[in-house]
Amino acid sequence: MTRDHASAAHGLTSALDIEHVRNDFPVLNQQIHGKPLAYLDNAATTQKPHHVIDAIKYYYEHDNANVHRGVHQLSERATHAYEGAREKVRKFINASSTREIVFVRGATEAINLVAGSYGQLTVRAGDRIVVSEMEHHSNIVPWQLLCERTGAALRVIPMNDKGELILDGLNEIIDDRTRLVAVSHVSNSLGTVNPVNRIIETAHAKGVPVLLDGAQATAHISVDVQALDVDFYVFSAHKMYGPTGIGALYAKEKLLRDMPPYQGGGDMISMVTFDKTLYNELPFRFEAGTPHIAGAIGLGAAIDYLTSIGLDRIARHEHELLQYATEKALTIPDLRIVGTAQHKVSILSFLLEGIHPHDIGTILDHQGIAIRTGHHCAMPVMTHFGVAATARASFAIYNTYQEIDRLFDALNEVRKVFR
Ligand code: 7TS
Repeated sequence: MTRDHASAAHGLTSALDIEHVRNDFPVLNQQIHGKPLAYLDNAATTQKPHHVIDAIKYYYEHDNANVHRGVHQLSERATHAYEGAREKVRKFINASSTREIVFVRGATEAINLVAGSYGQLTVRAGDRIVVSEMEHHSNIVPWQLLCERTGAALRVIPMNDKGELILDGLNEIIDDRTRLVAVSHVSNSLGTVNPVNRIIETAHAKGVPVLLDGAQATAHISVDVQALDVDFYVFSAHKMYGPTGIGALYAKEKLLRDMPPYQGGGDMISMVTFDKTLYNELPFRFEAGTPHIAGAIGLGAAIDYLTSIGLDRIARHEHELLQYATEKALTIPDLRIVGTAQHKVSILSFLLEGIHPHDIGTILDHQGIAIRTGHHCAMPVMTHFGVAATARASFAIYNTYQEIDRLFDALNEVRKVFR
C-alpha cells in the first residue's frame, strides 16, 4: 500500500480528526534538526494538550492556595478543584468511592505505598509476592525491598517468546504463602495486554489480592476496577496526557481501611499529641503533606480530554497505527520484532540485526523522529530475549501514518549506513 492510500484509508476508518487532535498539542508543532517532530516515545511520556496546560495555568492564576485548611475563598476553590479531580479519577476507573482514590506521584510511588503499607501489614518471613517476567522495575524493586525487610521471596510468572504470560502453572505459583500478585496490565517493553481477568480470578480463588500496574493501560484501554474486581490499581498521569509528578492509587476501601500510614505529616492526621496521634479518614490518611494540587487538576483535565475523544476511538486509531507499523516491520528482513503477543497495544519494540538500538535512536533523532532505546526499565524482559536493549516506537492519539512511513524510511536509511 502506498503512503497516500494507507493514510486515506486509515484516516477514514479511525474516525478521528487527527489534524484537529494534533492542534491540541502545541509541542508537536516544531522542527527537530530541521525536520518536523515525529514523537513516537509515548510509552515514556505523552505530550500535553492545551486543555491540560490551560487547566494548570488557570489554577495558578486564579485559585492557588493550600487545600483542606483555609476558610478563605481561594483555599475553598483549590480544595474544590483538587477534590473535583479525585472524583474525575473515581469515575474514570469506576471506583465505588473517592475514599478509594489516593493521589500519589505516579505508578512508582503507588506501588511503593502498597509494598510499604500493605506489605508491612501482611507480609512475614517465608511469604511470597508473585510478579511476572515482563514487569517494569517499578513493579519488581519495591517488592524486593519488602522481601529484604521481611524475609519473604518473589515468585515469577514466566512468559513465552511472543511475550505472553504462561498461566498454565499459575495455580502452583500462587500458593498458601502468597500474600499478593502484582502484574502489569500492559507491558511497557512489549505492548502485551495481559489476561488480567484470568489472573485475578485465579488469585481470588485462593484468597490472594491482586495489584495491577496500569501505567501503560489507562491511555489505551478503558478500565473498570469494579468489573475487574481488582484490589489495587495504579497509574501515572503523564502517560495519559496529564502532567508529571501525579498519579493515583486505587485500593478497595476494605483493604485501605486496615493499612498503616505510608508517610507521616500534615493532612494525614485528625489529632496529634506527643503521646498519641489519630489518623485522618480515607483517603487523606495516605496523603501526607501539601499535595500536588495543580498536578491533580491537570490529571482531571487529562481525563476530561480522553473521555471527550473517547477511549474506544483512541484504541481503534492506535490499533490501526500499530497494525500498519507491524506490517511494515514484517517486510524488513533483518528486523526482529520483540513482543508479538496476540493482544497488544501501541508499542513496537524491535531490533535491526547487527545495529545497536542506540545508533538507531540517534540517527532517527536527526530525522526528527523520537523513539526510546534501551532496556526500558525491564531488564528481565531483555534477559529473556537475550538482548541488552531494543528500539521502541510507541503510539498515541496524535500519531499519523505519515509518521510511521517516516520511521520506516529512516530505518531503511539506518540499514544502508550500516551495511
Ligand atoms: N509501570 C510501567 C508498566 C511503566 O511503563 C512505567 C514507566 C512505570 C510503571 C513507572 O511509571 P512512573 O510514572 O512512576 O515513572 N515506563 C516508562 C517507559 O516505558 N519509558 O519510560 C518510562
